[in-house]
Amino acid sequence: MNLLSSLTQHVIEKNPNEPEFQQAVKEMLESLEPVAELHPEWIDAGIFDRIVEPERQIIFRVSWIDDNGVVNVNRGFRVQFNSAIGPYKGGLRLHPSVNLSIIKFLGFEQTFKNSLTGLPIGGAKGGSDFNPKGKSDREIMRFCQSFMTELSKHIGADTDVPAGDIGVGGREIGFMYGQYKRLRNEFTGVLTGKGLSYGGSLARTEATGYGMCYFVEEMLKATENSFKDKTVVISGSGNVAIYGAEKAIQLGANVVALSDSDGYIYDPAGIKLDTVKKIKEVNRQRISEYVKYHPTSKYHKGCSGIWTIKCDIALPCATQNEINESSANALISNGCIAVGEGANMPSTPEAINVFLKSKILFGPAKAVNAGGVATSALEMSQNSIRYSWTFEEVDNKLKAIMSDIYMKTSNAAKEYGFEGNLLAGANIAGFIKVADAMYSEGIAY
Ligand code: NDP
Ligand code: 2IT
Repeated sequence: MNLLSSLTQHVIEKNPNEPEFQQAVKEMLESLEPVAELHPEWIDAGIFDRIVEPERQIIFRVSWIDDNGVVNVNRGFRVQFNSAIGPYKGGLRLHPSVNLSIIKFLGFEQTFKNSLTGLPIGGAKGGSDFNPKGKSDREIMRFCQSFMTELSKHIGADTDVPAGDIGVGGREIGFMYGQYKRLRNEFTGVLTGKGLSYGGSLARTEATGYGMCYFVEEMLKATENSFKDKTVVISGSGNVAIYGAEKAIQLGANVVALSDSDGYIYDPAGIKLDTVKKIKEVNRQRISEYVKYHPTSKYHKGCSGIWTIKCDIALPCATQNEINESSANALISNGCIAVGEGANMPSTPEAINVFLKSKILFGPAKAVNAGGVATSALEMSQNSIRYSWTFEEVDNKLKAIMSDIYMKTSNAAKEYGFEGNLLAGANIAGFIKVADAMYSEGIAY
């Protein structure tokens, strides 16, 4: 039976210029066929038709003045996708490529990822086509203040709680939080990823990368394997890549490569993370600087070459569609045994087919990178009770959440006839909770 293929077609026709959104919906609905067969009442209640349409989309002008006194105009977005199981929750991305398609795909996936965490958070995403590269701190501040001036009308600690994503880290969250507080005269947990001095949670900075490794370690454990002594390649050199590398190294792996959008570094002796943190977090420089500190390492221009490095474990942590079919084939022919998606939708559908057919361990983004938003939800909890847990307390909760997500995902895969396919398992397990809540809450939204 193909209960959902006409809906996929409808979404493609209704959203013609949104390839990333179409890709995310198509992948999801393909996994949900057996769920639709078992739940005719969800079809009758229009759950599938409703879940692919955002509850609300806000697009706004962001004008700001640069250091030369020139007026700049960017486009801001917040797509509030689904609030069935909790207040909207999801990051903000600042990158010149940002458009409605990208924010919608991210908001759609966030809904199911957030459901997998087991915590009460709905799905949303936002951002702007603003390019933070090369901007001064004051320019970043003026942009963030202008962005928040409009965004503040649509968010709130019990309504919608944004956080970071590409181009948004502690500095940007601080500027946005300050502006929200000025405008509203209230000190609430309206953003997560805040600094530790004003309500942030310990371990939130590390959470996405650490959580990714906890999930991948669970996948490896199921085949009596582990990170120990494995060669690991990680793309990106931002928040997720750096803390993913840190945890992989702590678990005994040798991380040999990192990248940015210009190229990648290869250090067979093992990447020195202190150097990377200094280059990326303190100096905000390009990853190519690394070879100046470690002359035995090599820098290569272009990012896709990173997937031709021989490795046991590949962790894409940069951006969507960064692994295509030929990169996936290169990984497999070099003996890669596991892929864990730290980024959102980093593998193209063709690459995913290669991974699933080859029967390597494949951890899908919605499950693998859910530790970031899960810890954001723990930050919300701490803000609500006006209390802070220790690093160890938060990290232990994160570990338990990632292990629970692995169990839910692999069990759902088995139950619905996709044994071993964690992509289908994550899609199904994430969907069921949201669908059940939507069904209970009635049709009118
Ligand atoms: P950062 O901005 O900290 O780092 C992004 C990294 O990816 C940079 O190295 C950047 O290189 C690279 N990158 C970005 N765009 C491209 C591109 N088009 N091509 C090649 N490389 C690119 O972001 P994060 O580490 O926070 O996010 C990385 C991924 O993880 C994203 O997909 C994000 O959605 C996802 N994610 C993030 C979470 C979080 O908590 N931060 C949680 C869950 C998922 P350059 O400097 O050259 O742009
Ligand atoms: O994609 C993601 O899950 C994030 N960027 C983190 C979102 C959050 O609210 O912490």
